[in-house]
Order: sequence, then structure tokens, then C-alpha cells
Amino acid sequence: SGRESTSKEFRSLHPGFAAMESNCNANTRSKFLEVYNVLKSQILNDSAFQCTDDARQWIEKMLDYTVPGGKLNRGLSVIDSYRLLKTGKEITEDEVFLGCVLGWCIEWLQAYFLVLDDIMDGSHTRRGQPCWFRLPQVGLIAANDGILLRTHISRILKLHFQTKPYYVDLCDLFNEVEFQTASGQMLDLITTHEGAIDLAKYKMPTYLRIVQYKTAYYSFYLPVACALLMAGENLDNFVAVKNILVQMGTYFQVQDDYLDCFGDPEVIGKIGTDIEDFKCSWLIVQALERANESQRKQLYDNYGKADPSCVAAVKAIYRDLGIQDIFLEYERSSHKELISSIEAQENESVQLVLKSFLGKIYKRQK
Ligand code: DMA
Ligand code: MG
Ligand code: MG
Ligand code: MG
Repeated sequence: SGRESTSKEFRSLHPGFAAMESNCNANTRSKFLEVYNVLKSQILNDSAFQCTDDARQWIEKMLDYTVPGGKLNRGLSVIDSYRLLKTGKEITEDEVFLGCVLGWCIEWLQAYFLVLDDIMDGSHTRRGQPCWFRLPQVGLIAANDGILLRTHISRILKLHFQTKPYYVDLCDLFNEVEFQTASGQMLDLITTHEGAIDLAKYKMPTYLRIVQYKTAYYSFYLPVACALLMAGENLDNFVAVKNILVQMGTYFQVQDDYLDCFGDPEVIGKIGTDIEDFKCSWLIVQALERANESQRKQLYDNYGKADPSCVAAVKAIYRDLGIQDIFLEYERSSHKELISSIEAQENESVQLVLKSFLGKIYKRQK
């Protein structure tokens, strides 16, 4: 858009500004990582549980392994969004700290869902290392670790936000989003059963419902909603913003499905399992819409099987159908639609928040 090119032009004419901006991002990231250590030590010293040395070691290892190793997009978005919402106003150290704490609550929520998701999906790697439950000394203890991660969120919120006027709304927000995500995971898992019986069950409306619930609320709406609450806003007034963020989250999960099959495992840090797992992925839905009789039979015969030759047969059909180009076109058109919905928002700082979030994920490789 014109706006974007204006800002690009501005940056190229003012390299100092770009350097300052990226420096500010680097500072935010290192500040954010410092806050992780504060929260970890508060959890290890929580007076509600008398930690033994063994317990302390377990929790510390589990947290370091499962919480901070991702892209941190969701967590960093809270403070980024908060800054944009407060454009022109001074932000105190304390506010930065609290924004980081909320960011970490989202990263904790993500860790909790991923530890359990990897067990259920039978995945092998995550963030460039074996999934937590794959470690021989961990196994199904990971199920309780997932629950523990979830309980930490409430501990952190209580410790840092109990006296804030928006504490109840914050707790309610996390509860609602957790409920939606777990419901989405359920839809993902039961749909996979249906699809295994009959692949014809995999249609776009079913797909969109799964990804809206399992990914969009916690990954996109939650960070912005946290920033809005911190800024003293009432979330009831931001329904349109929520809808845009849910759209963005849908686009993000389509990318996740694409990368599961066509991404570089070295870059995305995980080895795809969607074809083997019979998943209702964006790719299979697109392929079924376009396959001829013989391709459809090939898909029915080979989808959902662990045998690498079956996986290769499915990927060959995706190639024959030009699914990669269809994805590129989807990426272009959903970006365009998102930009126009964003520009229709009257609130300028809300526009900046949404554009900054979209900029972080557009054409991502990981
Ligand atoms: C993940 O969906 C959703 C949640 C709530 C963790 P997924 O199984 O496609 O994620 P991944 O590809 O990261 O395993
Ligand atoms: Mg998974
Ligand atoms: Mg899953
Ligand atoms: Mg995936």
C-alpha cells in the first residue's frame, strides 16, 4: 500500500532511524529475556510449595526446555502493542516489566499446549530439539508438566496483577482463551478420527473452525487483548479488532500447515507429521477440492500412513496439483484483505498494532 511504501522510503532516507528502531527491538528482547529469569526464580521460590532440591532441579530444567526457546513473537507482541497503544506517552519501567510478564504468561500457555500437543501428535522434534516427552527420563511425566505449566500462569498473574483494577478481566481472558484453544485441539483430534474413516469429511468450513479455535485466539487475539487491558481499555469495545486478529491467526495456521509439508525442518525446528497423522490440513483440503478421480484415489490410498513412500506419494500429488502456487496466491490475497480491513479501522494506534503483528508473520519461513 502507499502507506507502507512511504514508511519504507522514510527508513531508507533515515538509516539512523532504522538502526535506532532495531536497537530498540533488541533492547526489548533482552529485557524480555531478563524477565523470564525473574519469573522462573519466583516460581522456584513460591511459598505455596516447599520445593525440595530434586523438585527445584526438575522444574528449572523443564521450564528452560519448554518455555523460552521459541520465536517469542506472541510474548514480545504484548509490549510492542502496548507501546503502540500509548504512542506519544511516556512508558515507565514498571509498565515495561508488566508487559513482559504478560508476554511470558502467553509463552507459558503456549509451552503448556505444545508439550501436550506433541504427545497427542506423536511428534519427534520441536524448536530444534527432541520434544520434551521424548526425553527418556521424562516420558509421560510430561503430561503433568503440561498441567504444571498451566498452573504457573495463575501464580504469575496473581503475584503481579492481583492489585490491578483489570485483574479479574485478565484472569477471565486467559480462562476464555484456554477454553477456546482446548476446544480447538479437541476439534482437531476428533476430526482426524472422522477423516480416517472418510477423507471426504475434510472441507474448508471444518478446517476453518478447527484453526480459529486451536490457534487464532491464543496466538493473535490474546497478546493484543493483554495490551488493551493493561492500557485500561474495555475489551467489549474491540470486537472488530478481535475479528481481524482471528483472520490473521487463520492465515498463520495455514502457513504452519504449509511449512509442515514444504518448510525446511532445519529452519522451522520441527519435522512435519500432518500427512502421517491424517490431519485435516489446509493442503489436503485444497488438494481434495482439485483432484481428479485417479488423484483422489491416490490420496485415499496414501494419506495418513507412516510409510515414507506413502508420504512421498501424497507430496507428489500436491506438486502435480500446484498446491505451492495456490498457497502463494492465498498468502498474497489474504495479506491484501487483512491490510484493507486494518485500514478500515478508525483508531490509528490500533492500526499500527495490527500492521506490526501482520508484518511479523507475512511470508514467514519459520
Ligand atoms: C497446534 O497445532 C495447536 C496448538 C494449540 C498447540 P499443530 O499441532 O499444527 O502445531 P505444531 O505444528 O506446532 O505441532
Ligand atoms: Mg502438533
Ligand atoms: Mg496438533
Ligand atoms: Mg502444524
